[in-house]
Amino acid sequence: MGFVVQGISKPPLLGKGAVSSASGDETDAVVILEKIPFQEENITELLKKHTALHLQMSNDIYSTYRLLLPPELNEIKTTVVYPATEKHLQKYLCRAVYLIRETGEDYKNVTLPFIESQSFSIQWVYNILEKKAEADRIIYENPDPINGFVLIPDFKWNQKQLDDLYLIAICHRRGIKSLRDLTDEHLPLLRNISQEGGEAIQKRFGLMKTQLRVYFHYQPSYYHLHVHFTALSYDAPGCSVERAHLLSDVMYNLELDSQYYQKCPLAFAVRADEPLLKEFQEAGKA
Ligand code: G7M
Repeated sequence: MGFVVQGISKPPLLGKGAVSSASGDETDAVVILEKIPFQEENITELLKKHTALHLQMSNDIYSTYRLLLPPELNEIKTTVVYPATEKHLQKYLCRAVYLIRETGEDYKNVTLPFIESQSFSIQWVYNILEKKAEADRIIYENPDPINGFVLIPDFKWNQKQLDDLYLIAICHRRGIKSLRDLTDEHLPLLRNISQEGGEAIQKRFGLMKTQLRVYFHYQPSYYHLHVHFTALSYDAPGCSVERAHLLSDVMYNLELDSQYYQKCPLAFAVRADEPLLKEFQEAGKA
């Protein structure tokens, strides 16, 4: 039985425990606690309204304090996955990480059979596409079943400030698992996401295309093609070089060579406890 608490402060805060349901059974849950960015208009209020200010150290013109805030200025965004599967618990627990360099052959021989053997549900994706969940949050939709997509705020973003703007574009077409499946056949879809997604964000949130980081994750957590849109100024989790692939680069590579992503090596990080690492080790590739 597990209960994971993760803060996005570095290093992450972790705790383990169990949650009791109304029936008294203990059920696994993941609770993610995130301190949200400051809102500029609150800064004056925040400095005036603090409940206590404790000096920690002072040296010449430098000093540091512990500033304690009233609850309304001290909000913590809380995401709950309940009931959580063992895979959810593992995903959020902190472990040593290793870099894998996956060739096209490795993908076919190791990664793909592994993905196909897994049953990690993408029901939440289908719920969004079918308007069974989050329908009121949709920012933009191109309803074309082949080249269309839904643009929606990522659930990591509370939409209160643009500093950590985070949306995802989820394609309508099913069966495109990840970057690895893309060929030039998908360029019209990718162009739509790039063009229409960017325009919709500019219209709704006022951020220009040049202020956005638009990318895929490889490996993704969910194997249904989606694109991340984050504010360029935001150091979003998962935007590091071993995971993020800019949509513009991907389109360019596919224009050069339709089979680019079936052939090229792709690096990604895996945690020590992830079964994919074991698969690569057993294949003598890690
Ligand atoms: O590329 P990757 O699979 O790693 O990213 C999936 C993205 O989907 C992450 O940024 C998640 O925060 C986001 N996400 C995951 N779930 C389960 C949901 C959800 O239920 N709703 C929304 N809006 N975003 C989600």
